[in-house]
Amino acid sequence: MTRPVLAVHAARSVQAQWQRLLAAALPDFEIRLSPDLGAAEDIAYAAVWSPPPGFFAGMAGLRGVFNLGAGVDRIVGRDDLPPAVPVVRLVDAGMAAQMTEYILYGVLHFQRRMDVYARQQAGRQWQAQPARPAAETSVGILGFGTLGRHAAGHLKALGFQVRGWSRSAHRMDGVACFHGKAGLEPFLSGTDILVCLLPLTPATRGIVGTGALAALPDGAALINPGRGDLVDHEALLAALDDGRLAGALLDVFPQEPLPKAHPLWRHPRVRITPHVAAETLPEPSVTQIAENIRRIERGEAPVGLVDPAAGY
Ligand code: NDP
Ligand code: OXD
Repeated sequence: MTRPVLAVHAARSVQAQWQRLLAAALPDFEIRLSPDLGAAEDIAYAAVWSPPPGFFAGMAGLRGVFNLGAGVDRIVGRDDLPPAVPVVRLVDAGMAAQMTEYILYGVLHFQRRMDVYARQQAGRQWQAQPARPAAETSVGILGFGTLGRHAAGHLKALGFQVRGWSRSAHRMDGVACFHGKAGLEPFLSGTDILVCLLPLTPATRGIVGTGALAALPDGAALINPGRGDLVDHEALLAALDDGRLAGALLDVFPQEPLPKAHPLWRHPRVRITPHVAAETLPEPSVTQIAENIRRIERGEAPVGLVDPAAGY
C-alpha cells in the first residue's frame, strides 16, 4: 500500500534532520525532501520554510501546509497555492522563550544606556549617564500575540511599564492594552522602547514609518524582530540621523542578508543581528506538526491555522 507523502523544503543543511524527526513522529508517512519530491500529485502535506515560487504547483492532493516558523508572509496569498488548502504556522514551539531573551537584551541595552556607553568607549570617554529606572521606562509591544504576550510577562516581572497593541482587544494584568487604528497613536505616544512583533500583512507593511516614529517620545528606541518590511527604513534612518530616535536593534530586513552597502550596517546607533531572534527548534516543531496532521486527518481544525483574509 502506498503511504501518504509529506514533502519538506528547508535549508539543505537541516533537511535530513527534519526527515529523521518527522519519520519517527509520523511512521505512516513517506517523508520526501526538496527538490526530489517525485510526482507533485502524490503530496498530501508540505512542511516548508520559504519555498521558491511555483513550489506548490501541481500538488492537487495537498491537505495542509505547515510553515516551519511563526511568520507566514512567504506563504499566504501565493498564486501557486489553492486558497482552500489550510496553512498552519508554528505557535511558540520553543520560540517564545528565545524571543523574550532577545527582547530583554534589547530593552536592557537601551534602558541601561549600553548604546551610549559603546559609543563613549570608542572615544575612551568616562561619563556616567543619568539613571532611568525600569519603573519609569515604558516598553510598547506592537503585535500582542503568542510572542508579544510572553515577552510582556517577563518585562512586567522586571518592573518595566508594559503596553501592547493588537488588532482585537486583549487584557493582561498590569499591562496597558491598546488595539485597532484608534489605539495606535496613544500606544506610541507613551512608548519609550518600541518592540515590533507584528506579522507582515498588507495591513502592517510599513507601519513603522515617518508618522509612527514621530508619534514616539523624543529619545525612544526601536527593537524589530518582526519583519523588515514592517519598518520604512528611509524614515528610520532619518529619525536616527536627527537624533529623535536614540537607537535601533534590528534582526530582520526587507532583503536578507542585508546588502553589504546598506547604510544601516555602519550606522553608529544601530545594532544588527542576522535573523536569529527566535530560531525554529526541530523537536518541538515536529511534535506540533504531527499533532496537527492527526487533527486534520480526524476532521478537526489544526492549532495555528492561518486566516488567509487577515494574512496571519
Ligand atoms: P501571533 O499571530 O501570535 O501574533 C500576532 C499579533 O499581531 C497579534 O496580537 C495580532 O492581533 C497582531 N496583529 C496582526 N495584524 C495586526 C494589525 N493589522 N493591527 C494590529 N495588530 C495586528 O504571532 P507570533 O507572536 O507568533 O509572531 C509574531 C511575528 O514574529 C511573526 O509573524 C514573525 O514575523 C515574527 N517572528 C520573528 C522571528 C525572528 O527570529 N526574527 C521568529 C518568530 C517570529 P490579534 O491578537 O488581535 O490577532
Ligand atoms: C519565524 C522566523 O517567523 O523565524 O519563525 O522569522
